[in-house]
Amino acid sequence: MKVALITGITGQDGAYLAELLLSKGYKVHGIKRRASSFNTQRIDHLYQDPHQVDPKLILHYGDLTDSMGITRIIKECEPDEIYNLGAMSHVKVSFDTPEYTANADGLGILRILEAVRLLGMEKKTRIYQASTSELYGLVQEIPQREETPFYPRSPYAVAKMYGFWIVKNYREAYNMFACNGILFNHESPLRGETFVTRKITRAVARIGVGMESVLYLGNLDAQRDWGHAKDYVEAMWLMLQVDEPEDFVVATGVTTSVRDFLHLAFGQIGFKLDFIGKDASEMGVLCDIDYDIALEKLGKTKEELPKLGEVLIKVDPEYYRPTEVELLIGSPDKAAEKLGWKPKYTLKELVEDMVTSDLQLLKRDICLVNGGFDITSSSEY
Ligand code: NDP
Ligand code: GDR
Repeated sequence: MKVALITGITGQDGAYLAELLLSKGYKVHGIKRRASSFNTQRIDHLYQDPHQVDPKLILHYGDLTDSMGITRIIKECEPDEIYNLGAMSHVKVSFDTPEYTANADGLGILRILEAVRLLGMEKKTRIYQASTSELYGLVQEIPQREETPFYPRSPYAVAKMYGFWIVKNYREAYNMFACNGILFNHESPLRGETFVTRKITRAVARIGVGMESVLYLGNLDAQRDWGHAKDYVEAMWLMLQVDEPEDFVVATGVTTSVRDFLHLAFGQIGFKLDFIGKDASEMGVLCDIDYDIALEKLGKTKEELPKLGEVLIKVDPEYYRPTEVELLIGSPDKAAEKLGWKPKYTLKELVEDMVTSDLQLLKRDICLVNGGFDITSSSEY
């Protein structure tokens, strides 16, 4: 039985990857951070009582900023594969916490590489590093490929740049099986609520049922190559199954603006938007409703829906980044050729999956509200 260790197992990708590896018969160890409240919601369905005989999912307390702890955990579980997914992963927040981000996102992988080397496990353990399309930053070439030069535009991207190169260096210096997945944006119903796609799909549900009236966003012109996280964790696993360690871009090859993502997401509930104004004074106005779709999806009467002409989207420059990444579009050619990887989800299917899930979660929230509980939402970042 293969043994895997996942850092960041409580995050979006960690949850899908744990599910995938368990389905392949792995024993999965995960590192979770101690928090003052529960932070394992995304993997609770995979939980196994540690008192049972030979549990297949085992969680350890740890943190990527703590070398001793990381080394101890690797020594204890002797993994065949390590997936380093743990990171302070929010680009905008990295401008507020640059030093911490450098420590966790940059030095975290160094601690793992050194631990594996010091424990003499470099022949046994294969390592995956969660690198990112944010490395490309300021556009140098379209579509972005493995050879495209990097130009990081945030403390997050600069930290990940160190991670990228230290992986490559340890591979070359010590012949370790360590590789970078340069993953473009990938989303899902498990996406953190403050990333733009999930912020939008949650707002679609809340505005649709009348719990909120306006969604505040930042740069609507940014373009991203969005895929489904379920597809992308497959690529991570494939990268560790080939004979030689290499770095791979994982992307769909299609790019879409935030504004067009809004059209797609509101379209799921039959709402059509018209955008008027420019830059910080741009607004998204409800210009039409397909009532067949809206009434079926939202379970409301016509009178309960927002009125045509109402403003549903406003721009708040607070959400702008000091330096922005305007355009990302990746070439998945190498991953297709050498890993046989191809995304299964289209963007439309991804959006449908996310809006459907957020509508279901909202129905649960509405039951709570009706039961007297206060459900507040945060649209930070
Ligand atoms: P999430 O933000 O959903 O999850 C991040 C995980 O890292 C969480 O489990 C978090 O724990 C954990 N974590 C944060 N800081 C530390 C730390 N100091 N020590 C240990 N664990 C820590 O990210 P995703 O799942 O979306 O992304 C996974 C990885 O892939 C990240 O490294 C991200 O930077 C990278 N990436 C993501 C892309 C995407 O589009 N999703 C694209 C390219 C790269 P907690 O739950 O306690 O906060
Ligand atoms: P990104 O994802 O920065 O690409 O990083 P995010 O969803 O945060 O932003 C995408 C684009 O949308 C614009 N935007 C907004 N973003 C947020 N979060 N909130 C808003 O209100 C908003 N309005 C507009 C942003 O300016 C940006 O251009 C994600 C993370 O998962 C990283 O960890 C990962 O490395 C990269 O994807 C690839």
